[in-house]
Amino acid sequence: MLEALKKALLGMKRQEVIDMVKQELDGGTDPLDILKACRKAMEEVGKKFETGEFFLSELIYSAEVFKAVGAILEPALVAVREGRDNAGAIVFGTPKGDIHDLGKNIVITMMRSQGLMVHDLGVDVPPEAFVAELQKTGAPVLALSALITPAFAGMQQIIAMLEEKGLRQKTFVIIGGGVTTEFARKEIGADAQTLDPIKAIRLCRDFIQGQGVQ
Ligand code: B12
Repeated sequence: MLEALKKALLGMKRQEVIDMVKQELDGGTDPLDILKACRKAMEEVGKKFETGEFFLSELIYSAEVFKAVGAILEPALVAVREGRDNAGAIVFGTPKGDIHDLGKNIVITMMRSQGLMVHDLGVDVPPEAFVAELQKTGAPVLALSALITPAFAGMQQIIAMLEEKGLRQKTFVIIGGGVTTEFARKEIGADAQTLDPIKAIRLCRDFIQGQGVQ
């Protein structure tokens, strides 16, 4: 059934996708598995865009369909529990040059539902804004989302600025988003990389608890 859902999303069949997501949820499918299947389909959309089979219009429309999926999944994702609640602040955003935010918004929704306080700076965020927000809030975690490779340069700049301001040691920098990899993490100099929201929550919480930050 999740295969059919992927196919419908790839086929831009909005209503079919919405109906299938609801059916899957009603049938007891793990919302994270539904999210995974939809993410895979979006990856396929991206591949077809790359090869010229799809145009920008399909990229935009698929994003609209995915937004509808996100809205249906949100309450179920919020209900996913991982460990106990724990407060802690995270500055989150998509670096300058990148305007993708569907994945970021899902991760933020899940983090907030787990008791983490997220300061969402949005998309296309200049490096200085991340640093200023970390200074203002004293947040121990910086989370960065990237879907296009040029965003890596922005991430490197942010980390360099953290070093300059003496904030690097006390800030846990986690990156995620479709184009990020372990290799990219090392190049950028971040502390962690994952595409998995649950793993991200666990990593952030471990760091926050280790710091004794509440
Ligand atoms: C939808 C989409 C768009 C939409 C975005 C709408 C929006 N509001 O976000 C629109 C149409 C605007 C768009 C525009 C463009 N796009 Co686009 N887009 C996509 C597409 C198809 C899907 C992305 C998506 O939302 N996936 C679903 C979400 C849920 O997945 P996700 O973001 O990876 O998030 C998950 C995890 O990564 C994780 N996560 C996300 N963030 C974070 C952060 C942290 C800290 C953690 C821990 C985890 C985490 O959580 C989610 C859990 O499921 C991708 C294809 C792909 N392979 O991803 C191309 C893709 C990213 N786009 C691409 C391109 C080229 C563009 C454009 C340049 C096209 C153009 N010619 O204008 C512009 C760029 C504009 C810009 N400056 O940013 C390329 C990037 C290539 C590259 N390597 O640089 C891709 C890969 C397509 C391709 N194969 O060519 N795009």
